[in-house]
Amino acid sequence: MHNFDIIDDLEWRGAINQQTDEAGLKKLTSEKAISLYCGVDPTGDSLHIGHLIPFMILKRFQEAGHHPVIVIGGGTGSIGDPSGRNSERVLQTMDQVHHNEVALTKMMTNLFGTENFKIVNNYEWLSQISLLEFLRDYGKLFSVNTMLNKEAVSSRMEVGISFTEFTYQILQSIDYLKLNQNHDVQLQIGGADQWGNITAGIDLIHKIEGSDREAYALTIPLMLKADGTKFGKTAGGAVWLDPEKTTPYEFYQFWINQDDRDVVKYLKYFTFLSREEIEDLEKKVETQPEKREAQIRLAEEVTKFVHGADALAEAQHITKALFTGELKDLTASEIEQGFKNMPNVEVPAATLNIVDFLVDATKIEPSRRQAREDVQNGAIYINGERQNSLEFEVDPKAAFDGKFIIIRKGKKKYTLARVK
Ligand code: 485
Repeated sequence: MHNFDIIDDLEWRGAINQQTDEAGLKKLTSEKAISLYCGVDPTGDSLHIGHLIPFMILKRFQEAGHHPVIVIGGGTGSIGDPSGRNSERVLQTMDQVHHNEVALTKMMTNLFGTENFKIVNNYEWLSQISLLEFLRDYGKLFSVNTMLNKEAVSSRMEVGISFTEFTYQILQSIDYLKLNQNHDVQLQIGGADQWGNITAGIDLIHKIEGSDREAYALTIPLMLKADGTKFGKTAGGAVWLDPEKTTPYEFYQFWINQDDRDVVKYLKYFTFLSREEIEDLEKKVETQPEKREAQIRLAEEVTKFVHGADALAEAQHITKALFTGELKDLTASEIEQGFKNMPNVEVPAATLNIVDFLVDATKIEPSRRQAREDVQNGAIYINGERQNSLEFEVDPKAAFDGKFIIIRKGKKKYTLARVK
């Protein structure tokens, strides 16, 4: 690519926290296509949007012609990284580790494809090292004094840290060494909490391969929100990339709801929009914030990247239907998604008078008097249509897909009734 400097681009995006040698890395990446890696431990069975931050950077390297590698930590995940945590972890069973590895590998393949991208599991080599080999070939090259000074360890001096977790930095260092030796990996990236582990790896490479061996570190800042709350969390918990855990509609809504003060930063981190497009959206945030163009664009781009164009179209369709109240052509899957976090009730498969339906079957109305008043005032919609006659019969056969009746009270208080 002409005139495109990946490091300058990352700097403009605000995506660089620390680097070991900025000039050296800039020179290297401008001269040739390099291999770089980021590791993830299988501590859960889904990725969340926190993982997306380093992954987007790997992807930018991939698009610029470099060769990204992800290490899935089947070995390290069975130990547990103390970085960024203030207490000892509970060991996972090997079965759990394996189950999570499979789930994460599938998700990462979805994001990166198989072209010019590799996933390797560090269980492959870490499980083959014998205790004596570990102590003689690697342990001897690590100074306990230096290890104690790493933030992940020093911050645990009060509460304590097991020998197991203390050893973690050696394992991640062995990974970087192996990848550097066998796959020509010259850069490791990770979140700010990974600085200590990554630089430990560089020290090991220099001790074994000589101090002029090229190996770099680049970390990404901790994502902070303008309102001081934790990034990536909603009332419902983490925002997952697994559509079974966080539906594409919820995912889309998460991005739509971002604060004006954060949205430009997120466009820079989470989209492949050009500098011009982002600067243009930035102006729109200043001049026409009520239009929320930047948030809409952000939600479109990230949802499409993670879940694909069809899932994005569904999310947009649901959003529009719930906003306008025109529900007629929602599909069953769209209804499941759109109403996941709204009141859901079960109703019998019998035709019921609207008042009985609202009071007895769904408990939407507290009393018959209130139900009659709301119906007559035109505040009640069944399947998107206003029903203001007290004679109206709710017929489950008219339900969506024979399964769902959507009730709306007032402007946007929705309830989903599932026909038994
Ligand atoms: O060779 C390696 C083996 C494992 C790891 C890295 C290199 C994983 C790493 N130690 C770790 O714990 N990473 C976290 C994880 O797996 O959830 C997070 C980091 C975060 C970011 C993200 O992984 O806390 O900063 O790097 C990708």
